[in-house]
Amino acid sequence: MLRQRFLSLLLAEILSQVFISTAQRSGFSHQPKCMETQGMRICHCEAGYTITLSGRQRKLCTDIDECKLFHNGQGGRLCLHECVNTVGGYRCECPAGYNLTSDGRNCRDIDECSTTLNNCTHDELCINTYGGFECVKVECPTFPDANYIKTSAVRCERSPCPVHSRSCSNAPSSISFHHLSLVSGLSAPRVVFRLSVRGTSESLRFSLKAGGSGRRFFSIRRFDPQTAEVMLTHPVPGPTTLGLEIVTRELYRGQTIGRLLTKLKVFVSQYDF
Ligand SMILES: [Ca+2]
Repeated sequence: MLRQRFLSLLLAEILSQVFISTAQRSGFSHQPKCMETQGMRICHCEAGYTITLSGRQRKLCTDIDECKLFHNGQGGRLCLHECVNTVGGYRCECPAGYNLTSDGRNCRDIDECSTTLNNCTHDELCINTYGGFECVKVECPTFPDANYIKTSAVRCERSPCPVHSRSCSNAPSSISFHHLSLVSGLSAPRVVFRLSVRGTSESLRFSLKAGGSGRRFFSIRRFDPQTAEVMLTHPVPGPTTLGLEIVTRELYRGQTIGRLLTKLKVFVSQYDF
């Protein structure tokens, strides 16, 4: 009986030594610094460790897993994206397309378009997005009986219409292209785009064309006689790309005398940052 008890104690001691040496090797735990003061033994651990008891009341300094413990503290998320527990501390990591900010916790989008990190060709526009970038080729659309000429990187103008061609004169006199980058789940409502039409004295009516993939997330409202605001009405879950078309009608004595088309492409990121 005594022999059995001795053997089990020996086994416990061996196991505790194995545990300590394994933990010490990994660095996630080690023996505390202890001192005797007035007959009391006081032990302490460095910052990032907590004192724990292992087998046979042996004290150990064990690494604190900050990622688990402080994941969602009062100051918000410990790391904006991923938290990696390390020996005596932690570090935050960001997904591809982002850099860690100087506070070590947040992620900032890399602007590939202002650097050589993009591979867009000379006839493409580089659009910076949250977590990436897009190479966009703007091409003038075709309308029945109407021809368009590209007058800038983001604009097409209608060529003069044949006499009495109603379908041509009903086609937009100009088409402009805009690109917008949003983070996933951006809170709503908020103004995300403002469209100003200058150089016309006619009264203007702004509307969103039905059927665009972004139609159910956005609405439009007048800001002043020549300006419209596009409102985000519902958060958009990313990643996704949405299309939206704004039709501006020029009115004279209640009659539509001209149309302008604004094509808006919205790039929504994968993450909410
Ligand atoms: Ca980017």
